[in-house]
Amino acid sequence: MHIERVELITVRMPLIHPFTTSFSTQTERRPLLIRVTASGQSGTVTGWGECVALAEPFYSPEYLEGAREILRRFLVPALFDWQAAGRPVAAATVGSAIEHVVGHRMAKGALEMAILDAELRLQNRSFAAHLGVTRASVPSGVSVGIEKSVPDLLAQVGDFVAQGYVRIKLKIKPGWDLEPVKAVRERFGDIGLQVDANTAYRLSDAHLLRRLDPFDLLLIEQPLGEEDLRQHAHLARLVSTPICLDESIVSAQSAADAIALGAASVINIKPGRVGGYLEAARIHDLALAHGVAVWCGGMLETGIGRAANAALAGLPGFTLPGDISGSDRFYANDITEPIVMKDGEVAIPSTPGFGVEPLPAALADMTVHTLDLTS
Ligand code: NPG
Repeated sequence: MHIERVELITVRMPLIHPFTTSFSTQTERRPLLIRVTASGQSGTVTGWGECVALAEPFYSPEYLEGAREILRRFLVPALFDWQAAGRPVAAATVGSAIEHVVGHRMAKGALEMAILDAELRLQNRSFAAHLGVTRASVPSGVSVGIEKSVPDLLAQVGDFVAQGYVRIKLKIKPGWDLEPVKAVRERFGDIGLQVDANTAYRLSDAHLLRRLDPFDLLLIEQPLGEEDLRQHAHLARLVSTPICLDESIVSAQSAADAIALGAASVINIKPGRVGGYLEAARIHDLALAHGVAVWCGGMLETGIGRAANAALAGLPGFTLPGDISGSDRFYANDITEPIVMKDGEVAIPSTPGFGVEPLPAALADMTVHTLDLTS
């Protein structure tokens, strides 16, 4: 495959409702899209990648403008250098071409994603087929932010339950945990329910988290700090709700460490956070081999990332519903044809690559910044 052109396109997408977590309130999303033009024996294609870095470095060290800069100055030039040296360009080689750049997994993952999309389109193969996924759809869960009041939260959750979402995830933080969990459990009975703390607690808060034990939650996601693997292992002995890790898992290696330490009995796999879909699949394989359940997290992706996540979540170890909601969960208008949740499921595309692409009019309308990095 020959890379002809690489463009970085930043788009602005307002959220239909503010999304509050323990670390921020988001009212819009600015995804960084990567458009790769590539040629091979079967012709010329366009591949799309999506970088999930937030505007601010509040969830991880990466942030939008930093990711753009790393791609512009280091990652894309390294890929062109690799190609100019006569080395083969493919999704499987992108990691080697850029491994001398330390960190920046979200930026790296987005570049690999665009190359993977282009490669699969040249091969006329879907991402699902590439993964060996045969199912046609995956169960769809939804993540609900911290609301101003419990009645507001119950109204939101009620809407999502009525729409057919099969699992609800509540964002929690100290002071917003027991009361919302109890209220949702009492109002909605036996629904699949889990909570996400985004690192908001300390080990000394174990007594607060233990109060959630009676509510039969599927899991508590990332209660403690990103680097607190041993503390998570300790916490797992103090609470009965399964501990799931998100921020702490940045690679297959960190997943292996977490599993070995007993720090996680469940893992949230976010392809962007771990540096791409290939590493995400490796973490899936590792967890499956160790009997650790995984599910696919979300980062308020556009339809591009949502479609790719749906295919990934079709792998057999994804035994819990992912944060793979319909586009209308966050956006009045997606940049692609909307991803639709129907009867509690989201379809896995079967067309080449990730199977979706931006609609030209939506792209023109939402673009706020472009950079052409063609060498
Ligand atoms: O459904 O896409 C979605 C959002 C799911 O809650 C969600 N994501 O911490 O898991 C998280 C959270 C998040 C979103 C984190 C954006 C970082 C950025």
